[in-house]
Amino acid sequence: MALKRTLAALTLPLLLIAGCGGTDDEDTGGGEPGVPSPTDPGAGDGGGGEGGDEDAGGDGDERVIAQIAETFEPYSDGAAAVTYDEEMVPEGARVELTIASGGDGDEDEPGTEFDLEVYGLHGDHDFGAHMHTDPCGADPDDSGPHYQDRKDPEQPSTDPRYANDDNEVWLDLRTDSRGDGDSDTDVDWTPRPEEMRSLVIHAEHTKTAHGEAGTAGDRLACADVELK
Ligand SMILES: [Cu+2]
Repeated sequence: MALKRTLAALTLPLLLIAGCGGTDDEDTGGGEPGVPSPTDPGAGDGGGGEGGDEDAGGDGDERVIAQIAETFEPYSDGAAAVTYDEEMVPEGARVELTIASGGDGDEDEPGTEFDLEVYGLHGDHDFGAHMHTDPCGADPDDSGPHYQDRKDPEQPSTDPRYANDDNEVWLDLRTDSRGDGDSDTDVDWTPRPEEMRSLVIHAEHTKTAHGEAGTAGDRLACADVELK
């Protein structure tokens, strides 16, 4: 886009000059297109740099409350990231998750931001991913139900009034051909640390219809999360 605009900007004055034989009037025409091209790349650079700052602490209140960078392995006592399906989540695949509080800068509702990156999963696949209530265990179901801000009195919760991406943390992603992918989401509440204990990766994207909301197929892998 920027390149096309720059080319157009460069071409236009040339045409004007060629057409009009180069009178002094072209100075305005020549000056104008000259302005956007230096400005565009400059604005791009500045935006990139400041975007980083905004994420890191635009309001000064953002606080990282959990950060993991783990390698998946078959379950064992003390494994921090467990795979239950080595075809979809091979041993050696990696997961990185950062949870930051106060991300949206609203003082009344500080909010929480979740940032997920995975590497080396099955390629070109739609995975579901959520925050769950219990630590990972030998059994995929050990990680318990989804963390909910307002808890559905009926568990497991498949009621879209509770099982939705405002009340739960959904981090669905699609991997590229190498099996890498990322996802982020934010919610306008702060998690109760002792009740948000794991990230679970599922076999499918998360469903939203009544009676199946929040479900996303088998639990393929799990990573322990400890909130500060
Ligand atoms: Cu889940």
